[in-house]
Amino acid sequence: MKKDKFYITTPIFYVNDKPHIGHAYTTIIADTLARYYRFNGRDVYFVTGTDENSQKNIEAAEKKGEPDIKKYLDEMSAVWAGAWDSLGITNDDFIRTTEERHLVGVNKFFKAVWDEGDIYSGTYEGYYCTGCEAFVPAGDLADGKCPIHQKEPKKIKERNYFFRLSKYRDALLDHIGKNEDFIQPASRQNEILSYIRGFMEDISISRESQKWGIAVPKIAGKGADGQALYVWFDALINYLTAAGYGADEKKFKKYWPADLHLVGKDIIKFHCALWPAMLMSAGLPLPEKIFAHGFFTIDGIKISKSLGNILDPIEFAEKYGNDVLRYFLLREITLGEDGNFSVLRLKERYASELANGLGNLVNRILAMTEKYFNGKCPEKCEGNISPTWLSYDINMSETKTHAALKDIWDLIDFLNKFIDAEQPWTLAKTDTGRLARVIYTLLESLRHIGLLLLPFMPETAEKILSALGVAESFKESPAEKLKLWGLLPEGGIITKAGQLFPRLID
Ligand code: ME8
Repeated sequence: MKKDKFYITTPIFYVNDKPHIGHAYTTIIADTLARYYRFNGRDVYFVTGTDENSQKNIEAAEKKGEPDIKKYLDEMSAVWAGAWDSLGITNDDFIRTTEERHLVGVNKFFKAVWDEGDIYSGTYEGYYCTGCEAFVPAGDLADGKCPIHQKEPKKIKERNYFFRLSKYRDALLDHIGKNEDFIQPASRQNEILSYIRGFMEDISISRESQKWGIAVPKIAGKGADGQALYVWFDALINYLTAAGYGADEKKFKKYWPADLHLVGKDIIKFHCALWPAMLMSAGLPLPEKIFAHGFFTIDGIKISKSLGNILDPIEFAEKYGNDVLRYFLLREITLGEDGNFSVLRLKERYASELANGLGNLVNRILAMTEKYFNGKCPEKCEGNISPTWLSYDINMSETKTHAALKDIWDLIDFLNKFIDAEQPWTLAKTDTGRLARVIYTLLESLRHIGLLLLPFMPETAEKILSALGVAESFKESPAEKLKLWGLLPEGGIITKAGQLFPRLID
């Protein structure tokens, strides 16, 4: 069945600090896919947001000397929303877990799970790491510290509510077995299968001593007094509440289940085991796909505040441009694998692939049209670009954004070589008929490059399409039509694109 909607989510991020380049990475990938599916005519619903009921947010507010937690959360959430705005992210919604619509949905969801008999009360004793916002098994501690955050976790013993996660072991294994695409890439699927088979236990879903958070619904009886829901139990439900669950059933019916939850590899147990089990318990359909991208280091070193190598994506984009940041992140790191971010490498790619590869091609084609045809598009000729689209569309549908970018650059390289081989400057003297066909082919190929680039480098793509006089067409015409050859009007005015990638100063 052909689908007409595409519901895509990023994790909702903690607001204990401003976004760093890792958070921007996830959000830029999601934005690229959202733009791609929009271009292809799907009704895209792209959601990101902030995870606000977390202990580590409260600790951050305290550290900042802000006694008013709500004020702190409002300010920080605005910082995150503003960051995505300035990076040109096209999210359709921004959910905060302190919003009323979320609270309403969480209560509804809790009731559904409660009615299913999947919540019980018990005593929990364990080591809680606020960095992970999770209990760390005693056997995983290294020198008494959380191996990820290098901090001593708090020992906690309290009466909590538990979710019967282990009840869903067989159903989860069955679902993953039958739906190859459910967890991607495949390496993550193996990791999750071994967790579900060997380690997954019931999970405590409330906290006795937490001052901030969503109260455990009264339906849970007297024991609910003073208990807040465990932040992950409430946070995951954002994917439902953002789609209207509990508040706007028409919208919910339209968008749920999500087509893609995009997450980092650090949070796959929550997304690929706990979340589907929660949905099964509440009797709701599961998301189509959960894709976990890798983590990247900066110059080979883990991104960490204490090491002082936190890269601010906004500062970075101000210096190099949003499109350059997008291009580099998506080209340098194979989606799904770990990678490294290095400014040196970015400058290399900038010079060779952007300035020399794409920028040069655009300038050459537009300048030759100006010189040989007075800036008018020559007569149409036969041509074909469908092999690039075919490979590109397959790669995009398989979430292989790095490979789709390579498809575009293969075409750019081919066209630069085509110019060298055809030598239009010689044809201008010897064969003007062939010159017209070569220039038309180049102009039309450039139009396709503009379209292919739209999801990845939207500002650059618009400049290219504007220079060709067709910037409005992609907003109105269906993608299938735009992907055909020969849409540039004969005699149409071709202008300059300006310098797309100026020389970097330092
Ligand atoms: O986990 N490389 O939020 P969070 C790539 N609130 N991606 C990175 C990264 C890196 N070095 N560092 C962070 C939470 N990320 C929860 C989520 S969802 C219901 C709740 C990205 O603020 C990556 O997407 O700790 C990772 O999964 C996410 O930031 C963690 O963000």
